[in-house]
Amino acid sequence: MGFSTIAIHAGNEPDSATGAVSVPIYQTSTYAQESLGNHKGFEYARTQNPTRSALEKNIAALEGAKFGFAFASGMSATDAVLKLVKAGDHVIVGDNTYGGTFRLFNKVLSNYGIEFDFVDTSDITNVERAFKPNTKMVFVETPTNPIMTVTDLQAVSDVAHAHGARVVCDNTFMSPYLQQPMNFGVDIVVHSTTKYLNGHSDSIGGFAALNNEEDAEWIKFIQNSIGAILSPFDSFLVLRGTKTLAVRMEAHDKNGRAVATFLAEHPKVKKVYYPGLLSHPQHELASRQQKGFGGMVAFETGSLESAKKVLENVKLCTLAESLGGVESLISHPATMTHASVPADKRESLGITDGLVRVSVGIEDVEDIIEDLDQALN
Ligand code: P1T
Repeated sequence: MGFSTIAIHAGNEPDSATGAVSVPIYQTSTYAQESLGNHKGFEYARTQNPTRSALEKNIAALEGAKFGFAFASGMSATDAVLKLVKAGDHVIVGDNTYGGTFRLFNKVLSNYGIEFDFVDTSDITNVERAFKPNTKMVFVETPTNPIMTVTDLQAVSDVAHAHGARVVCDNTFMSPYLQQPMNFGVDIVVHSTTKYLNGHSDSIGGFAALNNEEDAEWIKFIQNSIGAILSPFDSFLVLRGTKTLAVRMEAHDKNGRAVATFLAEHPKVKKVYYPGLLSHPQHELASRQQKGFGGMVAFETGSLESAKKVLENVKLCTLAESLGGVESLISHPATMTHASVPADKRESLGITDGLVRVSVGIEDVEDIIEDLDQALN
C-alpha cells in the first residue's frame, strides 16, 4: 500500500459502536466492567484509550514499525525512550540536537547516572571513536535543528549494532513522508508530533515507534507508569493531521527549496543551511536518504542586529518557536530554541547570534519570498 493510503486508513477503522467514519474522541477516564475483570480491553484511560490507540497504529504504520506509543510531548517521548538505558550506561548523542533534547540529557538524565557524549555524528569516525564498553544507545537527529547537518543513518546503525547498541532517530524535521529511518537500520524513531505530523500548530505531542517487542513492552510499561500520555483530543487532532501529511510535505518541500534558493542568492545573506542546495556538504547523502528536503531553512545574517531586523520586520511570517505547521514561522535559535545550549558550544556549532531559522509553510511561495525580501532589505 502507498504512503497516503496508509496515512488515511491505518488505525482509522469505522467506530465499532456507531460506524462513525472519523475515530471519535473517547473523552473518558475509565471504562465500565461487565463483571470483575471482564471488560472490553479498556480499563483505565492512562493505560488505554481508543482514540490514542488509533493514532498509535497510524503513526507506527507510517514509520513501518510494529509498535507505537503516543506521549504528551516530543520531550516526554524522548524521555520514555531513554528509560531503555540505566544508571552506568553510556549514550552517544549528536552534538546539534534540539536545545530541549540537550537540556533533558545534560541537565536532567545525567543526574541519574546516565553518561552522555555529544559528537558530530555526520562524521562516522566520530561515532566510532565515541564508543565505550558501556555504550547502549546512539541518539541522532537528521537533519539537525537548526544547522541541517545530515547523518548517514545506515552507517551509524551498522557501527552501533556491531557494538550491541540501539540507534534512535528523531525524525521530527522530515516526518515519515520524507524519511523512514527504519529502512536504514534505525531501531527506534521518535517524533515531536507537535510539528509536521499534526501540522496545524494546535497540539503538543510526541511519539516513539519501534519493532523490538521487548523494548516495546518496556516503553508501554513506562508510558503507563509515568503517565505522560497524549490526550484523546490531541490524539484526534494528530490523527486528522496525518491524513494530509503527504500533500502537506510535498508543499513544504516545494516551498522550502524555493525559499532556500532565493536566500542563497540574496546579497544580505551570508550562508544558507538547507540540504537541498548543491552547496550543502551532505547534499548527496540527503538525496539518497530522504525523499525530499522539507521546509526547514536556516540562514546567517552576520550579526544579532541584522537578525533582529529580519525577525522584527517580517509581516507574513510569524516570529515564534516551533515548526512544521501550515503557516510560516521565523525564529532566532540562539535565544529561543537553543538558549539552553552554552554560548561557546552554540557558536562552535554555527548557532550564532546572526542565525535565523524559517519553518517554511504552505502559503503561496511568492508571498513568503516577498516577505523575507522586504524584511532583509
Ligand atoms: O516541543 P515538543 O513537542 O516536546 O518536542 C520537542 C522537540 C523534539 N525534537 C525536535 C527535533 C524538536 O524540534 C522539538 C521541538 N522543537 C521546537 C519547539 C523548535 O522550535 O525547534
